[in-house]
Amino acid sequence: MAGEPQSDCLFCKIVTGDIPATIVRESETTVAFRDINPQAPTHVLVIPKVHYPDAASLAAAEPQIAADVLREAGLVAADEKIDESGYRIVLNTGSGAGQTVFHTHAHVLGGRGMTWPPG
Ligand code: DGP
Repeated sequence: MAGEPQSDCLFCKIVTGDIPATIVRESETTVAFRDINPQAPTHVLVIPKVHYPDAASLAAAEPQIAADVLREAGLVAADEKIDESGYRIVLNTGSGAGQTVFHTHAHVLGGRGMTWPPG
């Protein structure tokens, strides 16, 4: 069923605690944890506890939870004190855009200067 945990999903296993992660925030609907391969001094992933492969499918099915992910991303930025200098929220969607884990996740990146366009 849509949103149900998937046995072969890495991030579903982080939600259940079957795979360890450095969790920095948790809400009723989301978990935020440090990226295993950080691309900036602060690099945190915010995920919904429900399983949807990408942000668009999450937003279509569960708009409130999609909003929760963005709210938590902002709270991570405040916790990490990158909100004043500026930070980036990235939602890679599809393998051509660099998505490698098909459970919705927002990257929160900050603590260094950012360039545009992204690579
Ligand atoms: P993306 O390329 O947008 O699908 O990002 C997936 C991110 O997930 C990537 O930056 C690395 C991170 N990642 C992959 N496996 C693990 C893991 O087991 N633990 C943690 N903390 N992060 C992971």
